[in-house]
Amino acid sequence: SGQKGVVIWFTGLSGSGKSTLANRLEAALFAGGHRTYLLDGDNIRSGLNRDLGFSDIDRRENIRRISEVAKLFVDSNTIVLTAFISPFREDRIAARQKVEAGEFIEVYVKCDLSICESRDPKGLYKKARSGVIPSFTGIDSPYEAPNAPELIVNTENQDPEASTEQIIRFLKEKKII
Ligand code: GGZ
Repeated sequence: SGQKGVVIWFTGLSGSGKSTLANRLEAALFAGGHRTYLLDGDNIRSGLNRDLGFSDIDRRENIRRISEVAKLFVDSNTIVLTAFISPFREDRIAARQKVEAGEFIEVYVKCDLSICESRDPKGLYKKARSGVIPSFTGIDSPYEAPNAPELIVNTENQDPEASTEQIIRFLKEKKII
C-alpha cells in the first residue's frame, strides 16, 4: 500500500502496560492491512542488545540502538512500534530527532508506580524491593515522564481495549492510518 513509515514509541514503567498495548495495536494495524513491526525486549534485548544490562549507560545505549533500528523501519515505510521503558527524556528526544517531523508518536503509558507494583506480573518489583534486582526503574533507578508526548494513555482507569482504541483514533485523526 502507499503507507508512510512512522514510529509509535511507547514509554512507561515496568508493568504499566506498554507490551500489552503495543501487541494489541500491532495486531489491529496488521489486520487493517498495514505493514508493521514491533520492537520489544523479546526481539531486541535477546539479540542485538544482548550485551546490555540495566545501568544508566546500558539503558541509554539500548535506546540509542533501538532508535536507529526504528529509523530504518521508517525508511522502509513500515509502522514500527517500540515497547521499552526508555526512562531518559533526552534519549527519547534523540530518538525523535532521527526521523522527520510528524513521524514520531510518543505514547506515554501512564500508571502510578503503586499500581504497577501491585500488578507485579513477573514478581520483579518484589525482587527489586528486597534488593535481589538492583537499579530497578521507579525503585532505585529514575523514570523521567515525557513533557509533551503526542498521547497519554492512562492504564490505571482504562482497559487495554479502550486504550488501543484511543491510539487508533489518534492515528486516524492525524491521517497516519
Ligand atoms: C527495569 C528491568 C530491570 C531493571 C529487568 N529495571 O516488566 P518487564 O521486565 O517485562 O519489562 C522490564 C524490562 C525493561 O527493559 P527495557 O529494555 O524496556 O528497559 S530500558 O528502556 O530502561 O532499557 C522488566 C525487565 O526488563 N527488567 N531488570 N533493573 N526493568
